[in-house]
Amino acid sequence: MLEALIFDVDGTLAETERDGHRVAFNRAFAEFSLDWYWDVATYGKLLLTSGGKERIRHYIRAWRPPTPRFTDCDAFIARLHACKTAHYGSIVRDNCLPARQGVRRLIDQAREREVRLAIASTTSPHNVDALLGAWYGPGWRAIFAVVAAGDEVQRKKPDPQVYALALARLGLDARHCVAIEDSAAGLSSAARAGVDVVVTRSEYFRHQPHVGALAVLDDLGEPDAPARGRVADAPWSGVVTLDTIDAWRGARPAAARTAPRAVPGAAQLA
Ligand code: XBP
Ligand code: MG
Repeated sequence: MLEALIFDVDGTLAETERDGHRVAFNRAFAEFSLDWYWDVATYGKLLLTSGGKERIRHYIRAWRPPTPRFTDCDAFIARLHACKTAHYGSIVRDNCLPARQGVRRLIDQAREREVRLAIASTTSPHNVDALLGAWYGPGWRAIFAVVAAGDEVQRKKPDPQVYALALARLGLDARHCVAIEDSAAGLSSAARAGVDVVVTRSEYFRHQPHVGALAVLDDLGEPDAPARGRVADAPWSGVVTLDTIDAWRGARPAAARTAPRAVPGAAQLA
C-alpha cells in the first residue's frame, strides 16, 4: 500500500534551475563584485555538482575564475551562498515559479486519499519554504509532513542520505513510499535508499539515462495534456495518478527492486 509520496524540489516540483537558482547565483556574484557569470549552458555543466555551495567550490577549483583574496574559502563561499539564497527567495516570491504539469493535481489527490507528502531535496530549506510558501502560503507545512533538505545531511544526492532521512522522519518503510524525481542523481539517491522512483525529466536532465525508474516521463500529465514516456521499457502515455503508480509498483518484479541500504547517520538525524 502506498503510504507516502516523496517529492524532490528543483526540476521536479517546478523548473527552478534556469530562471531561478541560476539567476540568483548571478545576482549574488554581481553583489559581491565578482565578474563571474553562469550562462544557461555553463550552469547545465555545473548542475552536475549537487548543492549550491559545493557548486561554487567546484567552479573555483575547476574553472579557476578570478577570485578575491580570502583567507577562508569556506567562509567566503558560505557568505556568497547566503546572498544567493536571499536572491532566490525574492525571485520565487516575486515570480511564483509555476508548478510543473500534473504536480499540483497529484499533491491534491494524495491529500484527498491521505497519502502522506514529504520533501527530499538538495536545496536549502529556505528555498523549499519560499517555493511552497508561494504556492500554499505558510500552511504548506501542514501539507508536507516531512522535509529533508540541504545541509541536514552531510552527503548530498546521489548519496541516499537525504531519502533515508525523509524515511526516518516519516517512520515508514521504503517499500511503502514512492519518490518523484527529475535527475539521475535524484533517482540514484532514492533508489539506493530502497524507494521506487517516478522520473519526470527536467530541462537540464532531459537526456540523462534514468535506469531503474518505475517510469521515465516528460511530466505527470493532465487529462487534457497526457504525459508521455516509457514504463517498463515500453512507450506509455497518460495521466499519472496514485492508482497508476500503484499499478506500476504491483507490476514490478520483486527482483527489480533496490534493496534498502542502511544509511549511516540518517536515523540519528531524524
Ligand atoms: C537541486 C540542487 C540544489 C539547487 C540549488 O536540488 O542540486 O543545489 O540546484 O539549491 P534538488 P542550493 O533537485 O535535490 O531539489 O543553492 O540551496 O543548494
Ligand atoms: Mg531535482
